[in-house]
Amino acid sequence: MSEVLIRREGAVGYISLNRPQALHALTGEMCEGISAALSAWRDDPEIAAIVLDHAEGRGFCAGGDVAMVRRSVLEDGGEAGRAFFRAEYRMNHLLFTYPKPVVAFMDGVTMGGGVGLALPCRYRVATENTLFAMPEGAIGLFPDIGAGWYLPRLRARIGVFLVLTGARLDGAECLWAGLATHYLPSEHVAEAKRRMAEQPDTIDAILSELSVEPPPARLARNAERIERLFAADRLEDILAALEGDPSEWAGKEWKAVAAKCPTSAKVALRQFAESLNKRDFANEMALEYRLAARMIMRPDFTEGVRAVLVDKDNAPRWEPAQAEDVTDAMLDEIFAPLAASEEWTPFPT
Ligand code: QUE
Repeated sequence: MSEVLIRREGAVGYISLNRPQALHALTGEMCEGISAALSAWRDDPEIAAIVLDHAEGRGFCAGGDVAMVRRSVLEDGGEAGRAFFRAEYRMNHLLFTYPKPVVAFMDGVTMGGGVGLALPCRYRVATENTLFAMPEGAIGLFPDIGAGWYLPRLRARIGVFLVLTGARLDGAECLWAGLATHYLPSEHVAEAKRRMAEQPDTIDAILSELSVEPPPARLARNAERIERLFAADRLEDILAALEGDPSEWAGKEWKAVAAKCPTSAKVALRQFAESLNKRDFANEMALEYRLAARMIMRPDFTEGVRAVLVDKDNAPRWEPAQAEDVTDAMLDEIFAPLAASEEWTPFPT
């Protein structure tokens, strides 16, 4: 059975993730299959819109095949891992620049690679099942898939908060933050898809009609203190701000930030500061590919995947373990350009 199901219904092209045993986490072949379908439909006059969803069981997409990337680092010097990120980021860029409307149904877990599929889409549907997170700091990676483009542009330092804490947002919070464009009860999802196949030129109206008022977003209540306590661009300053705040909330978030890989956190903060100045999504993906190529070869990545996905002891030993021991010189090496022949490029047009 194919890990991506491609089919057409009326004037709508369907791309359905189908790797239920891994919560539809993306493999390189899945990324290539998605890109091939998108490319074929781009110039097909009979396709007016695309739907991106998951096939069976729980959805939507738990991330990327980081267990494979870890094996690649241990066995082939990371070659297969880099090939995976190259393919994934090309797919992200193709979606970002895609001329036809794409509707992503984030009806379930939407983490890492799943976020990279959903955020470039014109319509991003959250439901009561949506669980959204950027958890890369837990495995010694960094927020990739274009996160440096989308997240620093969110209001009130929400993006910095998301990547440093690994916080999980529900569907109502995604709508509040602008990560989702619509909130539908999951029981309306089939109806929405059926109507889109009949009238793909009225997607706006279909989604509006089937939308409901979500429950209050918890995140809205914390926005003021997130903006204040996550304001700094230095990890040490954010940790100190959280530590200096008397609220129970700040204590809990301090623990979350302090447990993550300090190098991942510092890479994310520098990436977000630099990416705000970028005018071109391709430049962002080229930067993220450099970071990916460097970060997967650091011991924190193999250790983080071991702790979270292999042994599942959730007790990674980071090196360095303390924020102040991650130096600017170390970051300079991670951010340095690759050899010209190794740099990421989008699909040729
Ligand atoms: C950070 C990540 C991932 C993660 C957990 C993290 C990630 C990923 C998965 C995942 C989850 C369930 C599966 C699976 C993979 O978890 O990228 O195959 O069944 O894919 O803390 O980046």
